[in-house]
Amino acid sequence: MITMDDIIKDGHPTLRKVAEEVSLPPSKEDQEILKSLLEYVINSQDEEIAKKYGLRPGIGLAAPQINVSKRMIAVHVHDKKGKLYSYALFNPKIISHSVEKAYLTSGEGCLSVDEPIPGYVPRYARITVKGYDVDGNEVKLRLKGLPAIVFQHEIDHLNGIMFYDHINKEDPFRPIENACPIER
Ligand code: K3U
Ligand code: NI
Repeated sequence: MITMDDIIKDGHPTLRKVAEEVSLPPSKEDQEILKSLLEYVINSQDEEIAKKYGLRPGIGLAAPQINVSKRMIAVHVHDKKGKLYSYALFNPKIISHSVEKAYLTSGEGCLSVDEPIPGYVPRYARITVKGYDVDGNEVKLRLKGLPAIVFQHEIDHLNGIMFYDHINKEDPFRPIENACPIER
């Protein structure tokens, strides 16, 4: 089971590496890692389990954050209508995206960053993601709203990109052109 002791912090070199593709069909070891990422996000959202093990709540997690430089992510998040998006994917890839942008009005956070970093993080408003589930079956997802933002944050981790890299350094809350605000 992943705990906060396994999550590496900003400044660790693994967070700045481009992660390796996972060979498919997946090995037992890679399947166990992928399942443990999703287990973390689900456990971290359970008040009792989170308290017992000192887990910081998260809606997504990427393998590089546990110092595994491989292309694996997990997301467990509800959209504004209450629909659950719970996915663990190998080799996720954005295969198309909107021109329109979106951003969370409350900004983004990261389990690998201890202090809040304020500012708007521009993201694509809509994306199509292709990846492979724990058994190696192809999955294609059309996403918008908060789930689209979380997938982009996690896929960034696979490319060594941190959310704050996207924040305008001179003016963190400068309005983003052609972007729709998303309230959480
Ligand atoms: O945003 C967080 C949250 C946790 C519980 C309920 C609601 C929100 C915590 S930070 C988070 O979940 C990151 C996780 C990371 F860094 F490990 F990937 C994911 C994320 C947060 C905000 C926007 C996009 C992605
Ligand atoms: Ni993060």
